Amino acid sequence: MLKITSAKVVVTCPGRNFVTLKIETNDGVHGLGDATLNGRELAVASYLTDHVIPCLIGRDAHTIEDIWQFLYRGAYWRRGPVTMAAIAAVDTALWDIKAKVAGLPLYQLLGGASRSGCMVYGHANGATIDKTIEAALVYQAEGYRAIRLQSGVPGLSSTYGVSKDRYFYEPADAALPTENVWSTEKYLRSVPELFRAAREALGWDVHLLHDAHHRLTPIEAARLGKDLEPYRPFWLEDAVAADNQANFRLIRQHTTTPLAVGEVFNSIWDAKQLIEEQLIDYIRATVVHAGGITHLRRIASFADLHNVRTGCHGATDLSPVCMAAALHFGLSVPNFGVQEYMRHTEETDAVFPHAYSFDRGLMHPGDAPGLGVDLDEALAARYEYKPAYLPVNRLEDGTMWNW
Ligand code: CS2
Ligand code: MG
Repeated sequence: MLKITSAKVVVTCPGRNFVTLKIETNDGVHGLGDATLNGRELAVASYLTDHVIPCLIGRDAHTIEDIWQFLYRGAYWRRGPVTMAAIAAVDTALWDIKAKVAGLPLYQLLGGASRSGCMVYGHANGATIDKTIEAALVYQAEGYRAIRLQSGVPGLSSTYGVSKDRYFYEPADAALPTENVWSTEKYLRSVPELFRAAREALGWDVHLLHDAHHRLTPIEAARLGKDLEPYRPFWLEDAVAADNQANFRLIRQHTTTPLAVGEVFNSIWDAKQLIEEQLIDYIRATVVHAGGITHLRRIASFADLHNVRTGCHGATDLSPVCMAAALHFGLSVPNFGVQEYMRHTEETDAVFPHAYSFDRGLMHPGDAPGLGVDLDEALAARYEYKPAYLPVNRLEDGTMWNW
C-alpha cells in the first residue's frame, strides 16, 4: 500500500502569503496542494494541522475519492471556504502523488489533452482609460488573445481591481483593510467608454473581459451588460454577488453579454441554480477554493450539461501549485473556456519552481510527472507570514458597499 506517512503545512510570504500542504508517502513520493485563502490564511492552516492531518496518517494515498468523501461527509460540518480549501489541498496533493507514481503529467490521468493549450487572459489596468489601453496594447503585442480591462473611475480616488504596476497587481494591499470610495453612477458611465476606446485601439480579434467585483445590483448589472453589448465583451464577471442565485435571472432577461461568476464559490451547491437555469456562461470556481480537482471536475461535468464553460479564477493569491492544477484540469476538461493568469512575483516563482509555460496566449502545464511544481522549503522559510487584507468599499455617503 502507498501509505501517507506524514503531512505538514508550510506558510510563506514571498511577496504575498501562501499556505501549502505537503503530503509524504512510504515510498518517498510527496505531493503538494495549495490551501491559500486570501486574508484568512491561518484559519485553513489550523484546520489542516489540527483537524485533517491527524486523520490522514496511515491512509492509502491512492484512495483520492474515498479520502475526499471522508473529509467532506465525515466532518459533519460541510462546505464553507475554510473547510473546502483544506479538502482541496489534500485532494490536489494526492493527485500530484498519483501522477508522480504513474510517471505521467496529471492531465494524462484526467483523460489527456483536449486542446494544445489553455487560453489565458491577462490584466490590463490603468488609472485612466488611456493608461489601460496602453497596458492592453502591451499584452496584445505579447500574444495574449484575451485581456481583462479595469480602469480608474473619473471622480473616484482609488478603485479596487486597478493596480499601479503594469504587470504586477496585488489586491491584498494592507495589514488592515483599506477603504475605497465607490460610486455606481460614475462607474456605470465610465466602463462603456473604456470598451469603446479599447475596440478602437485593439480591434475586434482579441477577447475583452471586465470584472465588476460584485458591486452592482441586478438591474444596474443589466444596464451595464446592455451598454457593453456593442463592444462584444467575452464576459462580464461578478456583476452581482450570487448569494441569491436568482439575482442572475434579472440580468439574463435584459442582456446578451456573457456572464461569469463563482471565484468565491466553494461547492457545486453554490452554482446549482445558476447552472441548471443556464443563467451564466462561465463558472469561475477553481481548484483551491472549490474542493480540489475531484470536486471541480464534478462542477465542470454538471456545467457541461448546461452549456456553461469553465473560467477558473487565477489571481495572485492562487499559488503556483493551484495554477499548475488549474492548467492540468483546463487542458483536459471538455468545456474549458478560459483561464485567468495574473503573474506571480519573481520571489513567488523562486519558492515554487514550476514546469508550466506561456506561449502566444496559451498556457501549458508541462510534461513533468505530477503537477510539475515543487516547493523550495529552505527559501520559503525565509519569508515570514504578514497579515494582509483585501480592501472594502463605501459609497460616497459612507455606506458599506460590498454586495
Ligand atoms: C479578482 C481578484 O482575479 C479576480 O478576478 O476578483 O482580484 C480577487 O479579488 C482576489 O483574488 C480575491 O482573493
Ligand atoms: Mg474577479
